[in-house]
Amino acid sequence: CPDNPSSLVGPLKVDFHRSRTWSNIRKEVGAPLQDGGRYMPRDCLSQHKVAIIIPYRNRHEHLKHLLFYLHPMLVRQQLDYGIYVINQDGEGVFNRAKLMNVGFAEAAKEYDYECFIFSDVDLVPMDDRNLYRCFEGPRHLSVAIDKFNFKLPYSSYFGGVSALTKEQFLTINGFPNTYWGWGGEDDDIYQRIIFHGMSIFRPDHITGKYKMIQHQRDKHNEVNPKNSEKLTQTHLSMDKDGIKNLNYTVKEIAKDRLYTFINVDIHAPV
Ligand code: BGN
Repeated sequence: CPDNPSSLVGPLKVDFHRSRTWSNIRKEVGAPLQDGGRYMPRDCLSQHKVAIIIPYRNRHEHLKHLLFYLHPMLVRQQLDYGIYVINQDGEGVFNRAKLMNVGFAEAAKEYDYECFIFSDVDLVPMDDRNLYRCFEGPRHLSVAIDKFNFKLPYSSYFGGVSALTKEQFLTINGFPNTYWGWGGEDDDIYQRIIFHGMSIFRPDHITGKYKMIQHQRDKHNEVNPKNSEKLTQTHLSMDKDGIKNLNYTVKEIAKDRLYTFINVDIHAPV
């Protein structure tokens, strides 16, 4: 397929007020997909094998909105892609970064993905020129979120949606497994990247617009004050704590038309 997909439309109308049903979404955007939320263009060979990894628990409404907008955009971008929803089993403390590590490991077992997009479930891109593919360095995609007035909240912000090649991800030993609860894991990832001598790529602030689905703070994902302490130790911990020592138990893998659902016990403290 060409470097620049020709069917992109630019700014997207994103509206969360409409309530959506799974069967409607499957009808509206499911046609070109194969089970597990898989797609590849028919008329040309895609240059990008991309796994979309979404850490998840109890956010059905958000997932519906995200997939409704994301699938058509990824199809227009002519990607060879699959969407993986990584559900944290049980009610233990949430761990976003560890779930992303699990997503990387499980998706890599299924297919020869070269590029991994790590996405929060509540962030919907507002412009399809924001390419869900990988670049020469790790890429931060969600640079202009409405909640932060379409600006970076701070210059080293790496939260929301990001893209790393398999090689970039392995170079930083993946993401930390030890950030339980809210906050800091994205800052740890940023530091891993910098400490390994890479720099961060970003789209401009028009292309990189996102709409966040508003919500209350989740249960079992309170701000963890220990996380800011951990952040001072990234340079010491990063080569020990990551994809190399990842452990977890897959409890179920289910293929929906719109996504692959992986339910996983990540041995959370209770
Ligand atoms: C930061 C959080 C990030 C979060 C952004 C935006 C921490 C580390 C302790 C200083 N960092 O403050 O994780 O993505 O806010 O909400 O909490």
